[in-house]
Amino acid sequence: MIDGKKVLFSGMQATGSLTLGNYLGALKNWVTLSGEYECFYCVVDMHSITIRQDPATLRKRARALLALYIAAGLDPKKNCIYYQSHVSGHAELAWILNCYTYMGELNRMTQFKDKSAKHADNINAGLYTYPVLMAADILLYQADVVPVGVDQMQHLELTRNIAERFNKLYGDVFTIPEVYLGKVGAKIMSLQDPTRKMSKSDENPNGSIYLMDDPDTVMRKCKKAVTDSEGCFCYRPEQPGLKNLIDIYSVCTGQTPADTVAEFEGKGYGEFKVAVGEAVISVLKPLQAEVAKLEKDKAYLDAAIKENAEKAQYYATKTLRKVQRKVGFPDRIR
Ligand code: ATP
Ligand code: LTN
Repeated sequence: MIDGKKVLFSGMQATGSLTLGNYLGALKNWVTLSGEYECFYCVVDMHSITIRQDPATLRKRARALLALYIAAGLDPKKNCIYYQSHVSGHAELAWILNCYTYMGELNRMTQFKDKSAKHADNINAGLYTYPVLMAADILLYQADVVPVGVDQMQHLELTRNIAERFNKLYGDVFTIPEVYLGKVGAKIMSLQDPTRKMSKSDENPNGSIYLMDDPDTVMRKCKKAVTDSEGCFCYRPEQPGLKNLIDIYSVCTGQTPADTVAEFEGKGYGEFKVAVGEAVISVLKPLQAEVAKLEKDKAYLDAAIKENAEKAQYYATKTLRKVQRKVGFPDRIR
């Protein structure tokens, strides 16, 4: 609790360009929740280097991502928006938690298996202990709730297990975090292969709508989206392509999938795809305009980065000192 409010923590990697999946599955929920909680929204640049990055590009993307958080509606005066690498406590707590995490647990992580298959030439120890750094992110701020997409559930479960293990040994040190999943949009699928999630690292750019795509590109990708030949306007798993488009349209327009089915029943897929394109464009346009505005205001962004890093550092240090004491590190001499 901070000032009587429950704490929320979440983060995104600054790798690749953000997709509509990231926005509808994560960022949009963050904005909805931000009034209710004391929020920490982190750009997890330390996680990014588990995959080889070009330094200049990473720096640029990290800043663009931070600006995007703000553009999406997160006020940096009310939400702690910061870079993971600016708060040394993340790495320090991660090291300690590494010693309370079993290799057997990490071996089960599906993201590690997927990413090591994708980057077989660079299966580094950081990629392997990635979930421990994520646990440190969350536990450092004593987060009560963590909004993520479905794909991160396994990491959240591991975080809870590590926290419970630590608490059992040392008393109530960490708050046990709950996952928060949005009702619709928790898993937006690729437009080209609706059995796979829309991902910013997808090789096929037609599968993903990027948040910075211009309207023509968005419309083209929506029109090209894979559907089926059933001709029935139904919301069901047997028609994954259509189901995904219904999800996208529903979250963008703020209605339920049932409302969308009622609206388009009896109409052709072609007409619906155009409506999906328009709905997505109407969500992306204001977002893009806000990003452009922020990019021009260097001083505002810099001030927000500095202030929030200090705020995050303050709360992180509080937990870290407690943990260091519990595990037996000598007290600092003041
Ligand atoms: P990558 O493809 O590089 O692994 P990603 O697109 O999965 O990246 P992350 O940085 O891992 O993106 O995820 C950021 C947040 O967005 C997480 O909370 C994640 O659950 C959510 N998210 C990512 N993709 C989707 C999706 N297709 N649908 C819903 N939520 C998603
Ligand atoms: N692993 C997450 C990003 C992430 C995160 C976190 C999310 C790193 N630390 C803490 C929530 C809370 C991902 O790949 N989406």
